[in-house]
This record gives sequence, C-alpha cells and structure tokens, in this order.
Amino acid sequence: MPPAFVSPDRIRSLFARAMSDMYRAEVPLYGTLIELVARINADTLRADPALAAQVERNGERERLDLERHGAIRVGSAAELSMLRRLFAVMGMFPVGYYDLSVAGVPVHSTAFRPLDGASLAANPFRVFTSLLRLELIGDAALRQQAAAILAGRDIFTAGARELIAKTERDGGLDEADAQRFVAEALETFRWHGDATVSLHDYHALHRAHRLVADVVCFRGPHINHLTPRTLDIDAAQAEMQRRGIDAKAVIEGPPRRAVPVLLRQTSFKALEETVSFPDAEGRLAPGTHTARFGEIEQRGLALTPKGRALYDACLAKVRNMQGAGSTPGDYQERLAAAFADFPDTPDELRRQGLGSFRYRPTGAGAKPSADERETLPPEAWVARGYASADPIVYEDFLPVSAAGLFQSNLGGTEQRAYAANENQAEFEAALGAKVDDPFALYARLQEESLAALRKA
Ligand code: OOG
Ligand code: NI
Repeated sequence: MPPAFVSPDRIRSLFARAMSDMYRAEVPLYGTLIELVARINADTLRADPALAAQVERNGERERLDLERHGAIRVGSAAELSMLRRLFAVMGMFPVGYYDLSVAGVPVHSTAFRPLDGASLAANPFRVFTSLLRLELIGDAALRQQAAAILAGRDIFTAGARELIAKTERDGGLDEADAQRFVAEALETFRWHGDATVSLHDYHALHRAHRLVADVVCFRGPHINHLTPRTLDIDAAQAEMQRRGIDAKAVIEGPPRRAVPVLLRQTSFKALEETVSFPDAEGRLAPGTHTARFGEIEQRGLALTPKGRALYDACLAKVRNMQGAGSTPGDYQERLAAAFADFPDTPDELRRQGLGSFRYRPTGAGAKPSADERETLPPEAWVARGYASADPIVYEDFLPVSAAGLFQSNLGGTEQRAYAANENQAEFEAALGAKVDDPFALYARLQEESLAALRKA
C-alpha cells in the first residue's frame, strides 16, 4: 500500500497556525492586532457588498482570516539553503530578489511562498527571508568573529533535518510525520531570551550594525513579526492609534485607492526586550535587545511590469516634491497628488495593461459564439458581459517599505548607506536555487484564467 502523504498545503496551514499561536503567546500585542483586523475585515465586508462578492468569487474569504506573513534573518549560505529545503516541505518556494543594501541594511532577501492559484487560495502564508551580508561590514576582525560564531551554530533540530531528508527521499510525509515536522520546524523560529555571546561582544557587533547583532548573537533566527491582512488599513491604523498602540506615523506604500494596488503596511514599534548575556565564566548579565514588532497590511492588485514602472515613477515624484511640512497629513496629501495620474478603475487599469486580472465566465445570459471564443480579446469578454475580471492579489513585498520597516524596527533612527550592491547571482548561489520572477507568476495566473474561460 502506498503511504498516505498529506499535502504540502496542509503542512503549511498547520505550520502557520502553530507559528501564530507561538507568536501570540510571546508577543501579546500581536493577539490584539489579530482581533482588531478580524473585526475591521468583517465590518468592511458588511459595508461593501461588491467587495464581499469579489472576495467570495475568488475563494478568498477563507484565506483572509488565515493570512499572515512573517520575517526572519539568517547568517550563512548553509542556513539559507537549509531553510529553502524546509519551506519546500510546506509548498513554499523562493520568489523575487530584494536588495536592501541600498537602504543601508546589509542583507538581501527573497520571499518563500506558495506559487499556484489553488495553493494560494488554500493558505498564502509567506516568509520574507533575509541573508546577512558580512562582506558589507567594514571591520575585518569583527567580520571574522561574526563568521566564526555563525559557523558554530545549528539553527535546525535533528528532527527537522531528518524529516526534510525523508520528504526529499520519499516524496512526502504522512499525517503523524507532518505533525512532528511542524513541531520541529517551529523550534527554529522561536525567541531566545538568552544570547550566545557576552554583552561586550554584543555591543561590538551592534556597533557594526544593529542587524549584525540581531542575526549573530542568538541560537536561531527568531521570527521578528507576523502580519495579518486587513481589507482597510486606514481603519486599522486609526484603531491602533485609538487604542494607544505605538503605531508608525505613516502607512508605507501607495496611497488609498478605489482599486487598492500592491501593498500598504503599518506597524507598531519594536519592543525592547530583556535578554541575558553569558560572560567568560558563564555568569549571566542582563541586557536588552530590540527586534520584534507588529505589523498590519492591506494587499491589492498585482501590477504588471508596466504598472510597476508607473508606480515607481509616482513614488519618486513624492520624494522630489517640496512639501509644506513633514507631518503625516502632508505626506498623505503629497502621496495622493503624486498618484493623481495613476488609473483608479478596474477597466482603465486593464485597458492600459497595468495590472493582472483573473477572468471567469459570468454565467449570465450572454454567451460568446464559437468564433468569438477564439478571437475576442479579454477586454471584449468583459465589455460584452461574458466574463468578470477581478484583481489578482499581490503576494509579494516592496523593498522600499521593507527597508523602512527594518530601519524603524531595529530600534534606531540612524541612516547608513552602502553602495548599491545588488547581487542576485550570489544570493541564488547561497540559496542553492534560482528565485522565481513574480511578474511571470502573475502573468501565468491571468493566462490560466483566460485559457479556462475560452474552454468553458
Ligand atoms: C523584514 C522586513 C520586510 C515586509 O513586510 O516588507 C517585511 C525584516 O525586518 O526582517 O517583512
Ligand atoms: Ni512584514
């Protein structure tokens, strides 16, 4: 009898739930965010029947309450490539390359996430994963010390390693192994209240960059936030402020739109947490470390390369505008002004080829002829009432917001600049695989919906 493997989607769902429970216990404010977002989502759907219908049509109601992303930072190629194999067990694969050195953060990153429509609908859980780039640290002695510490740690349990190997060998895991895998994998993401280095070494690494200390001084890459998805981030932001949560002043990303695009995010500031540091005699000295925070996001339309170029151009305008002042209100105004020319109806976004859409038969009276089926462009299907077209959700990240998060959430305000150091080839060599191109994945989702439409 063949073994009864459970699907990677199920393992991912089990893992996302376990991670959420763990983070809720570790960071109680996260529980508050979850509850706040669930309420706002229910209210938003009640107040907006068209949105509710769209969410329903796309099978997104279920995933909405499950939806989270997390973030971790690792220190070596060995750790990154092992993570790739761990995430593959859960049907999560590396998508996109993000160079954050331009923003003064010595890492480059990818997002591990499900790829196809059915897996995304089942549970879109994703983890933004960054690799420390020690080569960007100026002090050679410190660089060597950090590399030696990293070389001496293993962030994976023996059980996790064994079950990853078993999956690769046998092609899957049965239910009992899947449960065991989730428990073992979770260990890698846990917070450690004790550092592996002395307070003195911590401070030295911290001076090189806060992020170096965060990656190097602990036994594992603690998950540093877990982000639920809201349908109305302005309402979520107002509610955070009303409850006295120390939220960031501005929402990162595009302005509020009738058709939300890409990703808008807000967060509360990172917590300063007590950590003990062993000295040479093994005595523990108290100190603190700042890494973990809370974040909420709203996801919108996945843009095509043409749409993304327009988005980037609009955003660049904001930076060049001389604002009346620098209050959050002024920023929102400037942002809205800069995006005035960005189309904001589904029809116009589609006509100009700025976004990716999922087409499906309306099931209404009107039906295309056999001939139309072959020749009619997608736009005409919608115009003639044969098909509906809904925005495909952006599943990835924005490097500019990510950099803003890194900066505000490592607890510091100082800005550092590294020269632009994009090196995707080196990242992929460390990862042991190529990353997928997000634009190609969105194009494929749209193409698949069109192919199904023509066959229907
Ligand atoms: C990752 C920050 C990126 C996002 O939502 O853009 C991120 C980090 O701080 O490790 O999570
Ligand atoms: Ni995030």
